[in-house]
Amino acid sequence: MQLIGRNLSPFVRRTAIVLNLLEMKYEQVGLSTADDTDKIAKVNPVVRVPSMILDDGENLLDSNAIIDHLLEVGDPENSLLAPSGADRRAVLRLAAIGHGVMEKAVSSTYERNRRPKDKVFDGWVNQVEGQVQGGLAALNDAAAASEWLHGDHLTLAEVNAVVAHDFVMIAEKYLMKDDPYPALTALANRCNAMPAFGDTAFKPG
Ligand SMILES: N[C@@H](CCC(=O)N[C@@H](CS)C(=O)NCC(=O)O)C(=O)O
Repeated sequence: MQLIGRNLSPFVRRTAIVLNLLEMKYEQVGLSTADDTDKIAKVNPVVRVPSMILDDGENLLDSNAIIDHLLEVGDPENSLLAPSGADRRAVLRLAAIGHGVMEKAVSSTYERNRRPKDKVFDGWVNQVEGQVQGGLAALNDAAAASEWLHGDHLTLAEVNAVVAHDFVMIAEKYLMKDDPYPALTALANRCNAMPAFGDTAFKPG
């Protein structure tokens, strides 16, 4: 299996962590949407990452679809996501908050870095960053309430929460001044000490 994209992308990184947690073998092809547009377009006509090429050549697009497949084939015990009911809904709700933080943090990055400086709209940046902060605060509250975000073990909720936290640390570090989300930071530190998470940390260069 090939995972297309670099771990700077939170969507790629969360996919890589799920692969690691499920101990599934894969090769990562570190293409960037900024520099490798033509190569990515051959795999995904919308030119986004991640995508995943399965061993038989089938091509999956979007971290949600990829992770859905990985859980189906690689998580028979439904450890990362309960099969049904209130537990499944609760994990999906927390995972959606983490995913939403990723989307908003990426959106803020594009607004600030992909426009000429005089065309950046501060009002929009502030709104989007308020959404990032709202999501991080909710995850921090959940992290402060118990050992795991939901239930008695690590789930997709932690994967997304930790990746969202770490991406904001890279992309909007000024939002993390004075550690405003200490319980989430502690959770991130705990998870990043596990090779499944730590081995995927983005290394520039
Ligand atoms: N919903 C998608 C979002 C993927 C996404 O936005 N990836 C970014 C990289 S962080 C990307 O490809 N950006 C290029 C673009 O949208 O033009 C997922 O979960 O995979």
